Amino acid sequence: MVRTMLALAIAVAAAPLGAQPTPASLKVTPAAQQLFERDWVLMNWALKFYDRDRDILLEAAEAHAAADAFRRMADANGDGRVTPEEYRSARAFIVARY
Ligand SMILES: [Ca+2]
Ligand SMILES: [Ca+2]
Repeated sequence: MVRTMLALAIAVAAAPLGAQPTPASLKVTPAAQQLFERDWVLMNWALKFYDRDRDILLEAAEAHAAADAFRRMADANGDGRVTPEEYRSARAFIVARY
């Protein structure tokens, strides 16, 4: 019973955030979450600015927003892709700044 209530509360809490994911974002999301799961610097940064419900977890929508922001920050030459070099600079920027 308690468990059911909790699940329900979580579902309700998540609902307002639920900007309906487009098929495209559904594809991007696992990669977005992996990006943060394999780099704690990025994860800390993402949680600080994009963990909108403050549960210390990066849900799909949050990871997607954070990955978008990181891509914009890291893509120094604006070609829409983040090279390993751009990734390293952006990571160093985050370490120094945040
Ligand atoms: Ca969260
Ligand atoms: Ca680039």
